[in-house]
Amino acid sequence: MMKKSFYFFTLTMLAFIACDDDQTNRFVPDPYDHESQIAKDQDSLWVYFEEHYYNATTDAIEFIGAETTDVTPLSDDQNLDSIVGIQANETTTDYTMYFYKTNEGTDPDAIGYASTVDSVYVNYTGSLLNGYVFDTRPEYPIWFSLSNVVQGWAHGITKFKGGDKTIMADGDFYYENAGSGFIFLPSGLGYKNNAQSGIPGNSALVFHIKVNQVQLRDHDLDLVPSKYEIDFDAAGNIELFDTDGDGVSDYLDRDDDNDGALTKDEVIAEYGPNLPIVFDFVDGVIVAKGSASPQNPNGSIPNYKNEGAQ
Ligand SMILES: [Ca+2]
Ligand SMILES: [Ca+2]
Ligand SMILES: [Ca+2]
Repeated sequence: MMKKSFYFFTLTMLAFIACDDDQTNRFVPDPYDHESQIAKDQDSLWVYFEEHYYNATTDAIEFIGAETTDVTPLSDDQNLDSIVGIQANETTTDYTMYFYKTNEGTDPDAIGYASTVDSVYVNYTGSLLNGYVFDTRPEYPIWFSLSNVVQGWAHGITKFKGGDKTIMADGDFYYENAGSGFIFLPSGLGYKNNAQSGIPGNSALVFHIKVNQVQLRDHDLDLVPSKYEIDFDAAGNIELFDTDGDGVSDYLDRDDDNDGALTKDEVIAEYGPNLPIVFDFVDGVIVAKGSASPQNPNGSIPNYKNEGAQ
């Protein structure tokens, strides 16, 4: 139990320092040479991919021993995918991490993928490249805000969708068909050069994860999920919008277009009172799902982002 609570602390606290861009400048310059560590981690990850394969029978990644035949190393496995272009640690070289999806997740509520600021209800097992398991939570899931975990977690988890939740007569519940697989983090997207309990500094990490449920966060409670008020590039890097240019980013601004009407009220007036309103991107513009926004004089721009309409 001690180990778990300590792990939780380190996972959340160190990640908080690592991944919150707004906080970075408050800390003294980090003297560690993160730049040169990137290539070292890529090398060790790639050796790991060459020496291991995914065993579908055991749902585990296993070492390719001398007697192991007819298996495809991860390095040749079409299912091994990467996320390139992740920005971290103020390096000039962007980071690459990897993921291996074994189940997409049924996403029954059509929430889609989490963004790097959302919350997920996960099971996980974390290990080093040598197979040492430093923490595991296989049975009882836990909620994590992806804003508060090591950065590679946040980016990797966004490739998986939630599963089907069944609530039993006694109120207990379980999940099936959850998005699951593995994420592989270079140390710079994990705990970097900071050693943790069971984790030497500069360790690349492997997590077996199961995303049972995705919860979209709405930081400013304006009914528009933060996922749709922040611009994410393909790598999951965050770029903030400020529609009205008042210095408050859209995801924290309760009146995005500064027209005096709260975003929440404009959203309800435009899209109706049936909550939650489910948003989507169509041709790069946010719209409410199933709504043609007929009363909107500016076509597909929602009223809450259009100071000429309420
Ligand atoms: Ca919002
Ligand atoms: Ca604003
Ligand atoms: Ca407004």
